[in-house]
Amino acid sequence: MKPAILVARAIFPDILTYLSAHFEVESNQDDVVFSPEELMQRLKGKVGALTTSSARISRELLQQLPDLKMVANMAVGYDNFDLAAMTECGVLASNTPDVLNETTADFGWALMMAAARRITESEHWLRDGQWNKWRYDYFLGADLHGSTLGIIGMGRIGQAIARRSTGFNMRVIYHNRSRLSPEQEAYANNAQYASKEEVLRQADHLMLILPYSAASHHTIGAAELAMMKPTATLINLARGGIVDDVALIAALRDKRIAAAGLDVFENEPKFHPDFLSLSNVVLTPHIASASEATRRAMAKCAADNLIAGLSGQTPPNLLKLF
Ligand code: 8YV
Repeated sequence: MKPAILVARAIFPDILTYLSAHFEVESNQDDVVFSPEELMQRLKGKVGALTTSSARISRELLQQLPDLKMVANMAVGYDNFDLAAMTECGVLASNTPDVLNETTADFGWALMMAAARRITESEHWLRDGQWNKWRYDYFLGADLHGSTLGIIGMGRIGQAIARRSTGFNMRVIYHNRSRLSPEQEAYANNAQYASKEEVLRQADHLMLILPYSAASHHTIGAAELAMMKPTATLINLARGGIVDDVALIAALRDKRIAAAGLDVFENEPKFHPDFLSLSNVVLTPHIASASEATRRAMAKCAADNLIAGLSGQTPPNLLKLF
């Protein structure tokens, strides 16, 4: 008998076949996310699981699952894991770092450019049949070239975003838990380390790509938004919860900042309905890593971690408590 695992979200069929060589696989090939209760029921008797960031692996869940040995997240972020509880319960955890850096950085730029140059807003206008008039000041946006890019969270994705700014002749300032090495700063378009407040004050375009935790909850709230330039754009590629969405809605509505591009939301897949009434925000449904090649690489990476961890080896991307 092969060990039983659950693949909790739909995944590429060939990755399921790959996993089936090692495990008895139960999978969710629907586009519906399991409720916490259903996740718990389905995990009963399973030794492993492949999940995404929507599956909360909590202490309460683990206490009811004595057979569980490992959960592999198909995501670099793992704020859905209670890592302390997993460690105490002897449940291995892994994520999928690096394979999504470049694709996520590409998407950060797409959102930044769309927000700064009002691409979705102007497309809606065109689709609405309103292009029978013209004024010199229709859809004036903010330049990217020659501007200052502020990045909060200068990990591997942040550095890949900064790297891309060389072609736009941008200055990069960043804030991070720790300062990068001189080599990393050079790689990231000679990014300059600054306090969070300085980044907020100086950025023409602000990119948020830091991990979510209790400590980073509402890194951007009303006070931080008030420090930003009224012409600035804000891009959140990281997690909902990094930004106080209610404060952001107020700032966008009052034009205290110019625009935002959001791929993540507090309480997603639900999101604050007031975003829909704002024209100066570009909204996407958490798709920054969604290129064919990258989602495949993430799925394969998660599968390989699970195979290693459940066969007594150290998973290549084992997560540890610091
Ligand atoms: C995933 C992500 O698409 O890697 C992450 O942390 O948020 C995204 O790349 C999402 O979590 C689904 O796995």
